[in-house]
Amino acid sequence: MALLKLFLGVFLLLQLVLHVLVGAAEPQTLNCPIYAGVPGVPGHNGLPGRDGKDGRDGATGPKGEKGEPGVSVQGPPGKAGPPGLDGPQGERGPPGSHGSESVIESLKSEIQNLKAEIDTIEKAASFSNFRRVGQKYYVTDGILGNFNDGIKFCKDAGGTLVVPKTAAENQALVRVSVSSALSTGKPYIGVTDRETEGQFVDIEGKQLTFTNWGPGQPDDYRGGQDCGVIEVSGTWDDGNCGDIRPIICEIDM
Ligand SMILES: [Ca+2]
Repeated sequence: MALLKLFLGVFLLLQLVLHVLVGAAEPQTLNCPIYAGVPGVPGHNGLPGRDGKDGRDGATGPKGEKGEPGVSVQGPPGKAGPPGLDGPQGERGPPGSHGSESVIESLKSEIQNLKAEIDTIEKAASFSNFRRVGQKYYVTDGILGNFNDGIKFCKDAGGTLVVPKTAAENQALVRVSVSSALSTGKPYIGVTDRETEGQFVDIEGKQLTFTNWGPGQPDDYRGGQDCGVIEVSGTWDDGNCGDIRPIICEIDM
């Protein structure tokens, strides 16, 4: 009850204060009834608030459509790579054709020829003086003898009494004769007309294909010259078959 009295007392006091304040502003009649006021117009909206914090990540979206293919332009060539390793050894090839057999036969023939040539060279080299001309050697040890001695000596040496068959061979014979200091002795050559006077043949009776008789020769001087000799000039003469003269042989390849 006391509280209610206090509340009413405060209310009356507030009415009195308000009345004094209003009455000071403008003169009013103290006896006018008091009416409730009309509601005011709503105020304007305030300024927007500050941005809130970032929200959490959303769920993964659906897969996008496939893109367009890129432009096909070839790029520049790259650098050369390092060399590769050696490959494995290949398989053995098939046997060769018969060509290899012919090659072997050819080689055998070549070897036989070489052996024969070496044999000839060894024979020639066994003489103190020898010279090759074409496919033969002219050789001499400087021995002396008659015509028949010469035939035998040369045969035993594996050759024959020398008979030049070309101008070149004739010249080679002169060189051997001169270098052996035999030229002044007029070495024998293997031609004779002992069988038929005036018809000179080689020691096997075959016709001569080359001669180099000197002027007026063969002359069968005094009827006793049936065997050929060679001068230092290279020309041929006929002499006595029993005369002792240098012997020069030829050894064919
Ligand atoms: Ca003569």
